[in-house]
Amino acid sequence: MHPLNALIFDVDGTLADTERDGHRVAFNRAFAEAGLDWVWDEALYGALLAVTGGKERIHHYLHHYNQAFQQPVDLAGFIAGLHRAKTAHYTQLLGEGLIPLRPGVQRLLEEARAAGVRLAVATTTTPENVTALLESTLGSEGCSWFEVIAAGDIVPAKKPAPDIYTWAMAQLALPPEQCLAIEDSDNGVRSVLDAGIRSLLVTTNGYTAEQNFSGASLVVDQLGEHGRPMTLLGGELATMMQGRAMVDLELLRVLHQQTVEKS
Ligand code: XBP
Ligand code: MG
Repeated sequence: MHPLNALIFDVDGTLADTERDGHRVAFNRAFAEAGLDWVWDEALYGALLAVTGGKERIHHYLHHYNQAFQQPVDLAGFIAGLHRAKTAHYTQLLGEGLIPLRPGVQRLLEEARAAGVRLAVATTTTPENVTALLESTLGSEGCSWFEVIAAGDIVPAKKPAPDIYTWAMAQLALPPEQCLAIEDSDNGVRSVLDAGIRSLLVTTNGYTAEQNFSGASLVVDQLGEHGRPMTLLGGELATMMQGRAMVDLELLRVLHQQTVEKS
């Protein structure tokens, strides 16, 4: 019997819908500011999301979508500069309070805190972005809700590599059997599973709904809120969860017990 001791949350697409109206807009502002005529529209950005990490995404864009661009000698330095500008635009956007947490996220965080279940973040995005999101949505103490914030370049290999989850669990000093992860993308699912975590909830969004989530314990459209029930979309335990309207701690404990027992 393995207790559920920690919830590890992905950030972009999971805690908040940050990609289309946040990161994408910030990239475009940074490009315009640098005098570049690059525009990442919603469809192109959806394709670019296949690559995690903003610097890696710009690199991928140049190699696959904009080969005509005359690359500077110090390409890595050029991309790093663009990305710093993008982070400044992104954190400013969040500071304006335009991007809320997804439905049910604050409810579940509060429930976990009250029950003494430890909280952590495992994300590809830059640490400043996590701070800006948590402070703009949960208040100035938002970061302190999370015991571990594993973010960005703290590990060299980003999702779908397992490294960021492995790092977060090492900081928590917990084995994978005592953790449950919440993700929104196929890259995230691969990262979680390869880190040895079997308890895995996926909340989909517009960019990820059609992706492959095999191996997930449960797939839902969102966590559910009073007056806004979730829709069950799949996962190994979907049948068992029928009739439920929200992901709460009790559901996660059932999910964890069933998943860990089976593996
Ligand atoms: C999502 C990502 C990130 C953001 C951009 O990560 O792929 O790259 O789009 O963030 P996750 P940066 O879902 O794991 O949170 O530009 O700061 O890299
Ligand atoms: Mg994500």
